[in-house]
Amino acid sequence: MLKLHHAPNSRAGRIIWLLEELKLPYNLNSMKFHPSDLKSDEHRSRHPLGRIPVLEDDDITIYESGAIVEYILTRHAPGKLKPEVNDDNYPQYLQWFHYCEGMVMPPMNTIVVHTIILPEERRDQTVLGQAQRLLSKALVPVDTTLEEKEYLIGDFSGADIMLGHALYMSKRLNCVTDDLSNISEYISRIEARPSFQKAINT
Ligand SMILES: N[C@@H](CCC(=O)N[C@@H](CS)C(=O)NCC(=O)O)C(=O)O
Repeated sequence: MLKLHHAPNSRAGRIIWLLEELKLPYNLNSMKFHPSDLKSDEHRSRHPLGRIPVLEDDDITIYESGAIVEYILTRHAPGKLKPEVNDDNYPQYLQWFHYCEGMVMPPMNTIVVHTIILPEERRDQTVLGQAQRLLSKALVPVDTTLEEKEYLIGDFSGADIMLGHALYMSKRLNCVTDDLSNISEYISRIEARPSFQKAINT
């Protein structure tokens, strides 16, 4: 049975969302989003940096949310939520899937550090401003692609699990401005999915 190591309000929600969409059975190890759990020897034996998500599948342990999504789709749900390699949508699937951790999450991480994590006296407004501008620019092509599509490649796919979750988090950080109306409507569509609700409320 698959086992997911998880903490609330984190990227681990992507994996719950995926497992729920696929109706795959899994066990959950719910941890606190706190060093006492994440940096424990026990959790560092699963992930050397003490991060989440981590997935166990019998004797396999794998981390990195994108790798976990691909692992689950290819090993446990072949043919689902991912176009075939020769499908016209395959390149776009790869692009938006990787745009998440490659382009959206780096500035978002900086924003979280300089608005939430650091004590006020150590927050840097210049660094924060740069990250906010970078994120705003990174969201524009996503908004454009969603102009005529319900989901990133048309049909709902693993790319939505990755980038959709990151966009939802961006909105919660007030980084989705009113001019990005296609993204806002897309986030509403995602929020209407019961599996997404289960993921963000776990
Ligand atoms: N690129 C990694 C990022 C993993 C990561 O940084 N996860 C955060 C939660 S969203 C974490 O574990 N933070 C705890 C910490 O930094 O101590 C992935 O996509 O899985």
